[in-house]
Amino acid sequence: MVRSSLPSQRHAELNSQVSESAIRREAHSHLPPSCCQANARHCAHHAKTYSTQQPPLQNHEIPRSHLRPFPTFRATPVLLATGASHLAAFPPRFRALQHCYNNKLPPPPLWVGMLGLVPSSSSYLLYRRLAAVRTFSAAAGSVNMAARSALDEVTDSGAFDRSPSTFRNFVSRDSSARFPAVPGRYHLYVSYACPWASRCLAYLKLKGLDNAISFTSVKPIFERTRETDDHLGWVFPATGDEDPGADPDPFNGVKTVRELYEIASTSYTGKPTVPVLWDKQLKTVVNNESSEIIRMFNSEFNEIAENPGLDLNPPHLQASIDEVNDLVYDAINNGVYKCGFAKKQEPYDEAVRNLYEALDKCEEILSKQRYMCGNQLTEADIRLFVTLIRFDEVYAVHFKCNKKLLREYPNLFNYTKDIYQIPGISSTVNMEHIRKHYYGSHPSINPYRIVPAGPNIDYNATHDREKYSL
Ligand SMILES: N[C@@H](CCC(=O)N[C@@H](CS)C(=O)NCC(=O)O)C(=O)O
Repeated sequence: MVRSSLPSQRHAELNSQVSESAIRREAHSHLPPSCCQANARHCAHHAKTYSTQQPPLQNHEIPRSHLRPFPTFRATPVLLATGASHLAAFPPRFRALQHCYNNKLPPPPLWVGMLGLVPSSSSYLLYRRLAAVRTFSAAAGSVNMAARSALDEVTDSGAFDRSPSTFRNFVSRDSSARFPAVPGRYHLYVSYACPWASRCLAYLKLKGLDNAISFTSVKPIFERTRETDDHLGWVFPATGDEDPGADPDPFNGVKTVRELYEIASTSYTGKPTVPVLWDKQLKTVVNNESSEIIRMFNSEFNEIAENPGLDLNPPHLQASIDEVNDLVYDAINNGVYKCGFAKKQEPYDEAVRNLYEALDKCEEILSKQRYMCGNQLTEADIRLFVTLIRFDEVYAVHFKCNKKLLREYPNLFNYTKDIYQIPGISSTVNMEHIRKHYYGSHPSINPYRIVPAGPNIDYNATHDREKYSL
């Protein structure tokens, strides 16, 4: 539904400056990925992506009265032309206009001055037209609109609402597939700070795929990704010495993850996130959804994996893994972000309540068995681990998850040490990057970027988890 209605709504709204080919490109960007046909649950996610990333313009109506109080003079073609040239010359200023438009606010002062020079009804139309042209041009790749970041994903009620990932292709063991599982063809872009990327790294290590699939980590702290707007995001260092662990992009020579997405899709205006599974041959993003990347790593690369016998998603535990994942993703993995990015008390309270209820449940499960789905390590454990390992060092302070520390949960704490000590896993945990990233990348949460001193936990310390496997 979204697929067919969006482009035509835009078409009707926009002025003749927008070319037919740009409209076709935008229409193409709304085509649902092929996995939609295969997975109804993802379909619902995609529908949300397309409707939230590129909302139909009629959702952004502002009351005309917002523009009435301004003084009105006769509009001239020159003024309109000046408005259009400001649009090109001052993108950050224009963003402010578009932000106001999207949030049903009066336009910022510079634009008030300009719009005030035209009659109020023309002002209103001009305001809508400029915002619409800007939105559309960015979607069509002709203007560098600021990319979004997680801090922008907060609803009117103040709750954090993560947008779904957009590249959802699959690598297949079938050699005739578009993305066949062959050694040396794929590259994984990660941040050591990111829990979602770290779970992919954990799989590379556990499955013995790190010789077949290379990887690069970005620098830990977000930086400006473009001079012409104020987006903050992942960047590569100029050399390998800047931030040990982070390296320059070895294949595309780009400075930012944002540029990788723009190579893959000229119409990409979403969040430039990691992980990114990159196809070096087709120069595109195969997939940027870690829950799918780990499933591919588990099952599709076995012919080239050093540890093909390890199945972290065995069929007999599938239902139990999915059940644990449902609990852990919403309340814990994403739950800590909901606590940290909430902008109002109620959504924070709700997120904290759900987080601790889920942690209590996990503690209870782990008081009876070594891992979340029995006495065998599964995907569910890797997914839980990446959040637990960051909990006391970062989330307890930075995201206000301080009702109880991980160290106060004996089973969860020992379980975290147990997984950390599995060969290969500790190399995926770079606490320096983790601490630098969170405390240094969210100015609205920690404006002075001060990194707290503690607690520097030793996850190599002894634990008691073997008792369940005896
Ligand atoms: N659903 C994605 C989420 C990835 C994600 O949100 N990554 C964060 C880092 S932890 C990111 O890259 N954020 C960029 C930003 O907020 O601008 C996945 O699991 O792969």
